[in-house]
Amino acid sequence: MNAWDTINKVVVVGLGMTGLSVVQHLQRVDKALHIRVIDTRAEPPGREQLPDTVELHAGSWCSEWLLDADLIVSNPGIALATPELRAASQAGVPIVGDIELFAWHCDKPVVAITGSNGKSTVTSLVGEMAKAAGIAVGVGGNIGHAALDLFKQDCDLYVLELSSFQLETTSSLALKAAAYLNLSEDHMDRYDGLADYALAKQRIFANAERAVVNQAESDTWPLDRKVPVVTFGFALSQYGLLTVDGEEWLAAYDKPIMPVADIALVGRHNVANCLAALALADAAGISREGAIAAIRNYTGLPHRCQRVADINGVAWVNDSKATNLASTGAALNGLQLKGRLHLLVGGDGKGADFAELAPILAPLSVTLYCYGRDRQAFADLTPDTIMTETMDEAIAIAAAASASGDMILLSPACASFDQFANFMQRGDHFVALADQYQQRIAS
Ligand code: LK4
Repeated sequence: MNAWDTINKVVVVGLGMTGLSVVQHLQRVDKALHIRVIDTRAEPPGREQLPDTVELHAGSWCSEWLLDADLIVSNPGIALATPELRAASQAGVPIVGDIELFAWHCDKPVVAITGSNGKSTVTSLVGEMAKAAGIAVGVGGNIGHAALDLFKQDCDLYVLELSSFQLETTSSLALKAAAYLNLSEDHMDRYDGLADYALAKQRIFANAERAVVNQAESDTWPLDRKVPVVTFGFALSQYGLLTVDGEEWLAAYDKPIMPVADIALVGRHNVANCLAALALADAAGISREGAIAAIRNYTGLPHRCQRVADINGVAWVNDSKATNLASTGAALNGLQLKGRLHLLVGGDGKGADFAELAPILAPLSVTLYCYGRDRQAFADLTPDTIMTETMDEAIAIAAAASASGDMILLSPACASFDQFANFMQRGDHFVALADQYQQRIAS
């Protein structure tokens, strides 16, 4: 049966880019659907693009609308545990997310990627592999385009990045391959501990033909034993490493593919990301030539350890995408620096304990600048710590204190929502501050 046969009234919870993509998709598939939008924010982003025919309730919940709906399409920014959603669910109203709507509509192969870190890199890299192989590919989900917006163009393959929140409201997504890259603590403000968060991510395997998992992290292996598994990793893996004439190579099933030295991305974690991407590319039928070309050319995402300025010998690096502790750890791991590190952290800490940062900082010559709402969570991690309210104040102090050979690194280990719209706006602000500083010292 078509899922739509019994649905007339749909309530979309949360506007913004995702909510708008849902409304537009619903109008494309069925002009007769009665669509309403609820957003608890007084000024929901995207409301100026909402068609006049769609009713909007903004600034609070509207249980009357929720209980009157045949279907609720909820936003990843809203917890299913919210009392109003719970009540609707208990009253029998089905609640899904935009990815479930994508699943209902999609008739082309899909691969998807989840994990605590690296998922945007792997998603983009698989997209580049497909493009290099001449495949019309749509890349989106928790990165760039909302999944439903990908239907606006004809594609022969979809590559989706999926957050744990998106997976919570997804149950029928059929996948050629599902990758679960790694697990580390994040979103402890929304989950009852790490196990609960890990379980949400396991949902990616529900209808997958193949699981691509991290050999070194058993948390990423499917709990459902029926899913065929391929592993990636530095040892004992189907997608792993080989030594050829004293040189390290990426390999699949003990056959060398290309030298590790030819990977354009930097950092050891990115070697693992390339192996995961190769496993997904094979599952999606992407040619090896295309996959290799992409690994040779792909230099990474904006806001991900991106060198954005060099001012009098001081490197300014934007790693705004580091929204959790492990991500900041990856940025600091193997950092080679002549001078001092000026590290900016802080924001919305999501209930994390940052004590693990102390041993990572200990061997470094570092000043820690803590800003934003949860800055106190970074107190006492390293002797040289400076507290400010905003990133602007931290940058002003760091810029004045820095000397040639130093690095000013924004790698906040936190979400940005206390002071910015998202991590991209936070990164853009960092770049703007670097530009301002450069202009000021030049004049
Ligand atoms: N109704 C309604 C309604 C009210 C408020 C809808 C949406 C919001 C706020 O929007 C969001 C809040 C939290 C959207 C989110 C969100 C968290 C979208 C995605 C996430 S996330 O956890 O997947 N990503 C963030 C993180 O990893 O912490 C990204 C953080 C950042 O950009 O700084």
